[in-house]
Amino acid sequence: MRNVRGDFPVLERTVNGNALIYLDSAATAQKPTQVIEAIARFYREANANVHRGLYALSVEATELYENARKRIAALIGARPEEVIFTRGTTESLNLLAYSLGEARVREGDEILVTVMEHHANLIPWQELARRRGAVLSAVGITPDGELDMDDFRRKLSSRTAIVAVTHVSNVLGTINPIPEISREAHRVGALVVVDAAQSVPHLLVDVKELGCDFLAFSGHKMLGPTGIGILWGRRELLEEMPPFLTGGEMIREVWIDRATWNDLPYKFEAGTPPIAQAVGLGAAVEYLVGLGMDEVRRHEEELTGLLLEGLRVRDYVEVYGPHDPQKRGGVVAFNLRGIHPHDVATLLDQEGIAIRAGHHCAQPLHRLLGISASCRASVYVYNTPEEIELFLAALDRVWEQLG
Ligand code: 7TS
Repeated sequence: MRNVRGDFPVLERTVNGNALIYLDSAATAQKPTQVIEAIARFYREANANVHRGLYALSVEATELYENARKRIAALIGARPEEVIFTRGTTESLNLLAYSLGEARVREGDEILVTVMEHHANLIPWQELARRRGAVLSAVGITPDGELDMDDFRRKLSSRTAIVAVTHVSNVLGTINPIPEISREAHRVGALVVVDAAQSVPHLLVDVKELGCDFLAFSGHKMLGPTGIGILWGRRELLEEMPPFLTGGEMIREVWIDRATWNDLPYKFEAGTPPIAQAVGLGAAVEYLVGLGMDEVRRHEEELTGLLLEGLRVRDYVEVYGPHDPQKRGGVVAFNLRGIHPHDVATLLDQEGIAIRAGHHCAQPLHRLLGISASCRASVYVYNTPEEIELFLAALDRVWEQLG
């Protein structure tokens, strides 16, 4: 992959007198000039509301907004009308839990999640189960931190209505076998919801290859702005689902006591959408496609390999998740023996190194691992092997100081 660092202005700044080493892209990614400029250009040159004005500016804004949808659809191998703009992964999954829950989940049905879910792909299903009298259960993991597929098969049954699973764990980094999960779930008539917040930014994701029914992801983790995300769903399923939010834009005809719904995707886009954010996300997709998602993946696999190897040889470190970089995304969670992760992150920050420490919105997983928190380093297109070396050397200094 070409060296992209010059595209990311924030990487030029210093933190506490040191060059910034940003290793928290799983939380949110930094933005290239191409994205920042696309958003600024929209506001400078084309700002108007979409889908309503009969004047040139609104027509242009609408075109930019819809072109972003087409780019995103092309990235994941989908049709544009199946791509719904939301506020992010969290909203996409809540939309599903309400709307799909309403259409499909009955008392006594089962919803199957996994113990490695981010709270965003857990709590909406907990609440749905509570509202409908459904039963929620969770698939476990193997000692290596992979999904326990035997446990999945044991827990999947003809009563399972929905299987909701993350594509890539934001803690273990594990890449889950979605095509296999989809095949088996469909065999018993269950629908498959994939949390792709940590996969679409980093891997080539094609919804037809995954075989799933729904896919949720966020713009801000893939070099785009905050405040925008995607829900992709199979057309026939989206057609049968009731709207989530109601109001302007999502209707066809309205009377005082009732209304009918607009076509897809607008049925699910009530109110003024995040227009500039969509344009920014379109620019981010263009940027990633320009780099080549295969190249992005190769780059991250190399960096993840260096991280894993560097952590493995330090006997004061415990690493969670699969050892093989091919089985995981660019996320590595770890702990320094006997040291609180917050202390590690604070000392690293003094050297300009940003990592995350905490439960990473995955408390059940941390409980299962027997820990309350962990440190997490995550990489993206702008990180370099030198940064990994500097991070590992800084970790040795943390251990010398606190160990
Ligand atoms: N699902 C996964 C797997 C995630 O990693 C995240 C965010 C979400 C859902 C929620 O995405 P949002 O854009 O709606 O917030 N993960 C993290 C993280 O790991 N650290 O900060 C946010």
